[in-house]
Amino acid sequence: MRKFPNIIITGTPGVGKTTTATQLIELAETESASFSEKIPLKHLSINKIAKQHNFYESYDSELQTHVIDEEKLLDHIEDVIADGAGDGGWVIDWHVCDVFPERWVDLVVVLRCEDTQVFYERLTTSKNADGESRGYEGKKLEENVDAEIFGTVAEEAREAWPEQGQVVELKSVQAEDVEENCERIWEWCKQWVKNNAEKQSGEEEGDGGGD
Ligand code: DAT
Repeated sequence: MRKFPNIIITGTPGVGKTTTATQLIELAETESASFSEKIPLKHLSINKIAKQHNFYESYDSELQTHVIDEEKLLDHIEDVIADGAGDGGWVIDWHVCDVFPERWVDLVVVLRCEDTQVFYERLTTSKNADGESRGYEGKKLEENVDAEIFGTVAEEAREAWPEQGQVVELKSVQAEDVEENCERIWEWCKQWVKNNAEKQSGEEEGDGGGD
């Protein structure tokens, strides 16, 4: 059983997944110093992994995007993330969430940018994690703006994790939202670790209690 929770930070490209994952991990590092136990969160950027290992199946020229070979991707990350594969603490950062087995993940955070103007500007002018300009246009821009308006990723997340409370939608319009979201996720992490430790010690006591 994992000691630390696995979290997915998902949402339409441009909602702030990488920004949030990075800040959350920084916060965990700083705050762990004053918390009785360190919670070592680690970033799992699926886009980076797919690029690094060339887990691409094809290229969709209309949407100007690589189609990822999900089987290869899951095979690759299974060793580090699946049940029994270490202590957990992964912060998975990807716009797709419903390909991961339900039991690999403890919390699904769907970031939402409800201000369409702000979102549009992010997709057209902002830079991605590699410092490349996003410069979305045409069908790619239209599809992503529509997906954000209709909450497509949130719907996929709720279908994949139907259990109450596993999926949370958080607003990501301004920089202060990122800060607030990271604080909330961090509080949740601490609580999870505490509950989990209690559960495990309860189970151990239960194991030894029989005659
Ligand atoms: P994603 O990983 O979801 O594709 P990102 O973290 O790369 O998104 O962010 C895209 C751009 O938007 C980047 O320039 C940072 C900015 N941004 C994201 N969320 C933000 C927020 N809540 N407030 C201000 N800027 C934000």
